[in-house]
Amino acid sequence: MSSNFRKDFKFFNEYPDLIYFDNAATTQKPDIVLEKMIKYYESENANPLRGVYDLSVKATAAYENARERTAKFIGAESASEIIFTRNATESLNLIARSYGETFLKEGDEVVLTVMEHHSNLLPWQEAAGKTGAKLVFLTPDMTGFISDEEIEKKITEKTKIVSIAHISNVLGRRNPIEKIIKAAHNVGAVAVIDGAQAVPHTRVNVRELDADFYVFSGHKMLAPMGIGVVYGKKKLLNKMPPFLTGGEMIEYVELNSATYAEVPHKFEAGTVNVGGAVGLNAAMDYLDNIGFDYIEETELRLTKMMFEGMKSLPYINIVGSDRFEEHNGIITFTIDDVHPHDSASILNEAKICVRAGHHCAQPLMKFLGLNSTLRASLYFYNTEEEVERFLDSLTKVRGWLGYGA
Ligand code: 7TS
Repeated sequence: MSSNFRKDFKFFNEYPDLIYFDNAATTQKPDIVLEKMIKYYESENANPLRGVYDLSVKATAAYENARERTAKFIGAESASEIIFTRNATESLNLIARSYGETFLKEGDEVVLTVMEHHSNLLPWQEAAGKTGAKLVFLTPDMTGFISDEEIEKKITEKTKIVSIAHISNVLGRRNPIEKIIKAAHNVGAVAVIDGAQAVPHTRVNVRELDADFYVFSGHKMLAPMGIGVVYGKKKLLNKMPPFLTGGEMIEYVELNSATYAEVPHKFEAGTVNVGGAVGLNAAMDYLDNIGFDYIEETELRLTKMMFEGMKSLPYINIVGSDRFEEHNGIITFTIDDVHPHDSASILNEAKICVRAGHHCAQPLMKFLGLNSTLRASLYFYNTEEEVERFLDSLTKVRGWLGYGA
């Protein structure tokens, strides 16, 4: 069965032959998301949260509705636990700065994994550098699997924060975050989950997970760039200082002091991204209409087809697990004798977009003994025909450069 979701995207109409397999980097935007944003700017735009006139009230409602929608989408208890940011990177910086730098002390430990995206590593390096806390890394096996023993050994009484990707952007592997969150709570630590690669593809319920913080980016789930999310438990958000200061996040200001607004506005300084929030709201509606059961089934079927096709080519090396079920639509690989950038350029000639490089996870590349790789990442709007064309093009890459099959 092939889906027909491409018809929902003017983008794909513009590029009928294009195979877009860089969905882990960003997704395309369906017409409905763009239309809702245009409608907002055409008929509801004003600076929200400050005006008393009708339009400003409308803009405020559009923004706060998106917050309610986001809370519902990820199972948060209350909309006030949702903070809008620019992206997952800013969300992680907010947590590391505001929670990490406030509450970490010398000798404390922050537990990460070696597979984190740089966005979930550098903010913690900064926080550790400023507070004297130490970073500790969960080490997976070469397939990306983190064992129970590793969790038990590294999450200890010294651990104050655990911050870990729900799904790796290189290996596609889903980490055992349920176990990790429990282990963190058993020692009184807070658990931060980087859901940038999870929320677009699978149903996430932050309350069932009992995550203390959970972050993601809108642009990887059909929404525009420039809107991201921090979910945080209210009791934690309440005791954290603001991340940025300025307009909108205050209650009362004097020349030498200020009192801050309640959460979530305390964390949203300056004019907010209403258009982005409206787009995110529409993207969530669109995803829920399709349903995550369907999305997961489709991605699994396409992953299986791609994985098995690639396995049958002896010069292709897939990074990570040997089981397609553990790739969640992300297949990182190398082609014998061919530099990933050359392969990506050749695939580009065949109108196939794949990523080449270190995928912002240089420590993982080093751990795996790799410099650079290719990555094909799927979404529900990809089709079997696209996977077939991709596999066919892969068989030609080496030939182009004068190598035999
Ligand atoms: N965390 C993970 C797991 C990611 O995959 C990414 C982006 C981020 C955080 C940062 O998201 P941003 O929206 O703030 O940039 N990952 C990728 C990628 O794999 N290729 O391009 C961006």
